[in-house]
Amino acid sequence: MAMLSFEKKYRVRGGTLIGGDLFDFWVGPFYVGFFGVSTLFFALLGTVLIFWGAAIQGEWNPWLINIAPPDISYGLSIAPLREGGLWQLITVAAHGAFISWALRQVEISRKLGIGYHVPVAFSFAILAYSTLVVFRPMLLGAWGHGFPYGIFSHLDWVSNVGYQYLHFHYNPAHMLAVTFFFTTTLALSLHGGLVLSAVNPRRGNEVLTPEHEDTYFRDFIGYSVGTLGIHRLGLLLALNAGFWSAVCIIISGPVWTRGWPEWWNWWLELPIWGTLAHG
Ligand code: UQ1
Repeated sequence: MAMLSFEKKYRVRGGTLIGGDLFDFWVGPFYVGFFGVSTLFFALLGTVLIFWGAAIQGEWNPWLINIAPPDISYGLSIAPLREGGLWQLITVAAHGAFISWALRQVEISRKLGIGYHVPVAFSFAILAYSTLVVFRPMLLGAWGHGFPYGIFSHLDWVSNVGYQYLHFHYNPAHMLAVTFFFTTTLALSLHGGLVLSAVNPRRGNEVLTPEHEDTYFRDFIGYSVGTLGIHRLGLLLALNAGFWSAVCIIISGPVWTRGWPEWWNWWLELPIWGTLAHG
């Protein structure tokens, strides 16, 4: 079915989560929906608040604009606008926009009758962000533990929090997250390369079938994960990258307060070494 006639067939009312027919229409190629409007509202609100923060600080260098969270002394209370209150409002706006975006993905999936894999995947990215600016600050008892909104300032925050635990690369959940990120890029480069090698031949040559893709990997390493399998593997790897990122920061402070290298002392403290050493 050609794309245009397909779109005519699926562009019908219904499948919305709230509001019935309210905003249940398209503008050009874009589905609007209640959550399209709420995304736009929160995204614009957050952007205006960031520009307002820049204006009251007189800082217009995009690299240096910095909206900092409240001081730790404010705990989990609401801070005055100029002392972290803006950061709190921007955090609320960001959640409004991100969650609206995910729910718009849900509504589009429902209209099409496809699975919810895309919003589920996107929700892992939202979870990683919420962990940094909501869950971990709440567990530590102060919004001041959230990261600042600024290009250089958030880099400084990551560096400082890393050194607070001496060497963040010794965090076992961080190790898992990094490994999943790298494996995700390996899988996507293999998949992208393999698909293009078969379906994007030089001019005048025929497009080759998925059997060619399977056979390539069977000849190469004796195993092909399959054309459906590679997408399952990709989603699994990517979701784990986001998930373990959230875990590695949520346990830093709330669960483990010392340097991460020291965490590995459990290995040295196993009861087996004493008997070996002392015969
Ligand atoms: C693969 O086996 C496969 O199935 C044919 C793909 O689908 C197109 C792929 O993209 C890749 C990368 C593989 C190889 C992956 C593994 C884990 C053996």
